[in-house]
Amino acid sequence: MKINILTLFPEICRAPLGDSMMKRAQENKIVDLRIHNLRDWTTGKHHIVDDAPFGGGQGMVMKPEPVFAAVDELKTPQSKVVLMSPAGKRLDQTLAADLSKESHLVIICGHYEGVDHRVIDHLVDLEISIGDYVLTNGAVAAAVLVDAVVRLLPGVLGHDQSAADDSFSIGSLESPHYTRPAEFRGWKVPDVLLSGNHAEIAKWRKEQALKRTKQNRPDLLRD
Ligand code: JCQ
Repeated sequence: MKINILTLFPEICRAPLGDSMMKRAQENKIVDLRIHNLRDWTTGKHHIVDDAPFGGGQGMVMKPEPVFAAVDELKTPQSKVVLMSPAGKRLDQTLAADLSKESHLVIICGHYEGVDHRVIDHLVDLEISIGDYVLTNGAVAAAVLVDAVVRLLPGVLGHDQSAADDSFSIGSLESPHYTRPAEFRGWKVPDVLLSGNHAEIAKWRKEQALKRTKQNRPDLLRD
């Protein structure tokens, strides 16, 4: 999969995406990730990327010209053009899995009050939000999206940490995990996990997963 990220703050998405998973995916040619500075597509000596909103109001709006110039240069007929925006469709595991089947993503990071709406109407295929809160910087949201998508590409995760039984891919949260020591500050690991009885362990995990889901995410159970 090829991924181009367009942002005014390339260093902000470079750090979280420079970790071992992304490095391995890039070294193994599973993903070709390129992070670009939108300012490289500005013209004129002041490299202006934003301007005041028509009709008045607070804040600045990203100008359309650099965004169109960059995407027009990077996209092919196979590309999916995504805009990170709090007004977008909410990212979940299903959307991440759908996007992991694409061959090319061009991800535009919104900043300031937003982008000129002609970008959304005539350039963007899909607006994506990573949650119901506002960030100062779409680059943070893009890093989250890329991480969620890339780890689903075949060959990125090892067999021992496959994405198949993640929380959210199974409709409820995961059961609690424990590791050594078997007793820590007087708190013991549940006996059943040390029992070696795999049927009992599976049953316990299912019960605990349901209990945690009821407590933390009842919305996942209502349907
Ligand atoms: C993404 N959840 C929050 C901020 C406007 C495109 O317009 C805007 C983009 C941003 C940055 O992204 C987010 C976000 N998902 O804040 C304001």
